Amino acid sequence: MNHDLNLPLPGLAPDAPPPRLLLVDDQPANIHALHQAFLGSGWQMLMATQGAQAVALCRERRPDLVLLDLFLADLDGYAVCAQLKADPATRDIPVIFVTAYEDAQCEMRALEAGAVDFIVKPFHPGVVRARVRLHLSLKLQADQLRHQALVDGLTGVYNRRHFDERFQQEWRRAQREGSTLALLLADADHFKRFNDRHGHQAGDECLRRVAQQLHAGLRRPADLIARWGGEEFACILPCTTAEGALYLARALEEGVRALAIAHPDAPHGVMTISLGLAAASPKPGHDGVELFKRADAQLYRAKSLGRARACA
Ligand code: GH3
Ligand code: MG
Ligand code: MG
Ligand code: MG
Repeated sequence: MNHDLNLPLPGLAPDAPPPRLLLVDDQPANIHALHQAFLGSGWQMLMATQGAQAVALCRERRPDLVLLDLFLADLDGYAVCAQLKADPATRDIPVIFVTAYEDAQCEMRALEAGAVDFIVKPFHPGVVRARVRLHLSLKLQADQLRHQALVDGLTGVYNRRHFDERFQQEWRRAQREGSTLALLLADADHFKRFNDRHGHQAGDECLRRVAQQLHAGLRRPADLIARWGGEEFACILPCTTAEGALYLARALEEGVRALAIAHPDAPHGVMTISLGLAAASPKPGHDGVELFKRADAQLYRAKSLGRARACA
């Protein structure tokens, strides 16, 4: 029995789906042998007999790790590995070579191409499993760290750092494509009073709910929300006019109000947000500072007009 497969895998969250491996070899018998080594693991196995097919599967299905033969009918393993490492979408997938060539030159080339390990056939299934578990666990832990670097710990939406990065990307894209980009700033109303009355912990819980409501209220996959600061959130809406953004902003305001989080010290008796927005078709040589100033001025206007509203 493969008792080692029942050991917990460091880095694998309890509610995470089982790891997914891609087995690549031009000989079906070799794929079968690798598959046998993981029998009973509950892990998901993808298979490919050609290099191009392996690259395509990596892009579409994002396996957690690839076991890659060196000599394939079309691309060789080095080329497959190099292609995976050259693409930001697949470069973080660890690649382990599995080959009959016990040769230092081959091994060096494989590592230079970006492989994390090199296993010689015929292999011992227990050794393959141990090496796969090691690299898988390192990869999962790296994934977690990458995720934590992007996300705000309290609310689960993106953090300011990631927002700034994405804003620059979207701004440049809008410049290239001549499209319109909208920016939306949202701020919880009388949040200090909420904390004062209900306590900081209830304040935190309220922020979490508001953030999740805003996140759920976005309409398009390209829309992005982040926690901008304390009780403030910012959204990037690519390819969106001021009119479209105002429509969305009003829906977001209604969504938060409908949560009906009791807030006796606010005008409506429930937690509300104020929003300010602006849109621009960025010209070459211009940065986004002006857009932020305009959105912020509109937020200020929403506050002074009585809060719980969106202004453009
Ligand atoms: P306004 O309607 O004008 O925006 O009033 P406000 O009270 O929301 O604005 P103000 O800027 O005076 O206060 C913001 C408050 O948000 C104060 C701060 O303690 C609270 N806050 C900021 N971050 C957090 C957080 O992470 N958790 C909790 N519980 N409170 C926070
Ligand atoms: Mg082969
Ligand atoms: Mg504020
Ligand atoms: Mg506020």
